[in-house]
Amino acid sequence: MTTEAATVPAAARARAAELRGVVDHHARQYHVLDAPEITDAEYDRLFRELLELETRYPGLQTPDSPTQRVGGAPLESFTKVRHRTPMLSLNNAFSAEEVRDFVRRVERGTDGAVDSYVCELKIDGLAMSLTYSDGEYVRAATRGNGVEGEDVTANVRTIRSVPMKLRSPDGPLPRVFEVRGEVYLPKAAFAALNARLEEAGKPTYANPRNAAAGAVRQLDPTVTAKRGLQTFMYHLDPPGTARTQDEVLSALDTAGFRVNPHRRVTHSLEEILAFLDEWGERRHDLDYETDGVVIKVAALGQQAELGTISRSPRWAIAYKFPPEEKETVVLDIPVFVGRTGAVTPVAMLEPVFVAGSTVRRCTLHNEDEVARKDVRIGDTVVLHKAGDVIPEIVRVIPEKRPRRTKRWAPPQHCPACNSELVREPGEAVRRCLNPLCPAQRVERLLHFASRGAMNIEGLGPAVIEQLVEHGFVTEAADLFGVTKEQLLTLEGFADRSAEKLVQSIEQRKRVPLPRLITALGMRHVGDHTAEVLAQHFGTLDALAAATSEELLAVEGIGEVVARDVAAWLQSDEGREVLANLRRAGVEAEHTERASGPLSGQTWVLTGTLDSMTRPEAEDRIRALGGNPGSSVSRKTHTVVAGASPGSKLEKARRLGVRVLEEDAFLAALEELEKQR
Ligand code: 1X8
Repeated sequence: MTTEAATVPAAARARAAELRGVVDHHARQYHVLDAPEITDAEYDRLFRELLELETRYPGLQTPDSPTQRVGGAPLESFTKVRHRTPMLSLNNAFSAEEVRDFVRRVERGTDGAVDSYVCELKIDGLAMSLTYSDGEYVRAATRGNGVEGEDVTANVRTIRSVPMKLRSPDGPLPRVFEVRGEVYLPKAAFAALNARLEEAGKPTYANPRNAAAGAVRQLDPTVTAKRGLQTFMYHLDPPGTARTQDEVLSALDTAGFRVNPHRRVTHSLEEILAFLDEWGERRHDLDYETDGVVIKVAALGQQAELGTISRSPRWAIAYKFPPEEKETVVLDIPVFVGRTGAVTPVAMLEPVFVAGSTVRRCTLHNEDEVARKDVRIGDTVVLHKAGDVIPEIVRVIPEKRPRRTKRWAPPQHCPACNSELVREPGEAVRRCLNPLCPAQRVERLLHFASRGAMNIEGLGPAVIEQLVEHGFVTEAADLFGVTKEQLLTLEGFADRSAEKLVQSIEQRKRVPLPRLITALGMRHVGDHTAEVLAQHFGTLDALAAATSEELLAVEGIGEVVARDVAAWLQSDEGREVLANLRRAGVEAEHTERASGPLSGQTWVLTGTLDSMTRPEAEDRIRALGGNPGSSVSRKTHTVVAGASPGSKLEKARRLGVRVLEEDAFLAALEELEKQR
């Protein structure tokens, strides 16, 4: 045993431990949360790497390794609920032929001729069932297995387009009903979410559907609320006085639900096919994903007559748009140096129009990915957009490969500063470690000036590149010394524009502290972490003096972040950046921290409260000087448990954290508020 353990190299041991964590995380994302963050192939690669390490060094095998387990644990946190009637799944059609067969089957299965079909866009979201009683929202459930779903009432309550009270409560809708539809993430919200995740160094979502699933199944509704989910409703059960599907949609619309406007009542196969053709083109103009068209027999009486067969209605079909794939040629594979020095291979492409926009380049993520797909310069490749948004090379077409190509190999030296690129064991990326590298410098400055950080208007890539090239700017603080005369020597500046930029830089000398912290560009510190640090330390000087232990003691800061932030703050470069900013006159605006009886305490809410909304509860905690937290740890002072609390309550009990139920919480708030 000991000899075995002793022969395991430290790097292998560290990598195995890391892989166990990573594989566990992704297994849970996939099996439990329906929200995979990486492709199946990437997951398999990680899993196999772990398996190989454990096979090579049996001393590394642990009983809790994901290689020793099959499947994932069920999500324990949401209560199960039964749907009034099962939520059906639709049969698919992939061609006009199959749609024609559907129409034929329908006409054979009904007595009279079917005179109308309703065509609706198929939304690539998450099916959801909402229950209303006497005009009020009472419950939301995911589709689950169709018979039983999960109670996500609190999370769905945060979606603005879900009405809490109906506009016409005594309209034609039944007293108690379920309305069904899709919850989805608009493309813009998806892009913004991924940008935030990327900035924070976290894995991004592959497509809006996964991102929507992730948002709906957050244990913390406040997180759901921030994601910007939307809805389209299309089904009513029981249907009340509606006699056709188009009447159902109108009734839902009138009652205040969000109903997709792009629908059409059609009367023949030709009209149906025309709708499919039209939306096959137009779908890319929408701000959400649609992956097809649902065609339904309009008359509810005829729907009942046709019935269902093995959980799919005979009266509807989902036509799926062919996925848009285009061929193009890889012109070059340069690498891009990011602000942390990480080097990313990028495919420069023969421009090609796919899924709504022209694509000229696409990331290849890292060198392993290039090797796996064996993408070479000169190759013809199949391109699509993952989730219709992010361009991705699907595969190479080997028959079209020119002769005498070589496998792509990562450069050994930084394209910007020529220093050696280093790939640390266990890292997927190669990095330029030269802190003076001009490419990193430009990227750091771009980040500093960006919208999410200092937000300096007019300071984009073209200007920053020139400022660095001319030697006017090497680091952030230098931006505040840039003069109008210097700007006038650059391309694209005239008197007025130069003056304006100098002014807009000057105006950003005072910014809120979280922005300034974000702007520093420390690894792992995105806007959320910056907010947490600003809240806790109050000033930049206090943060700059923090040790790694002090950082670790902050609610919401883990080991990795604490270590990296401390390392940055204590490094010579970090200290110099801060000193120079101070000298340049950059200051954080004072962030008010309420002080009060709860100062220094973190209170975490779980479940729903009857007497107030979660934001109201958080405001009251804040007003007393407390910090409303989002996750439970030993540092949590109190957990407030409302109705149907989640796993946070269990965790609090396990860690011995004080738990207050709603009554006791209210009493405590009132008592403390009186004392003020
Ligand atoms: C799924 C969907 C339906 C509709 C739109 N989007 C979907 N993803 C619709 O009917 N407008 S119906 C449906 C189903 O029954 N499984």
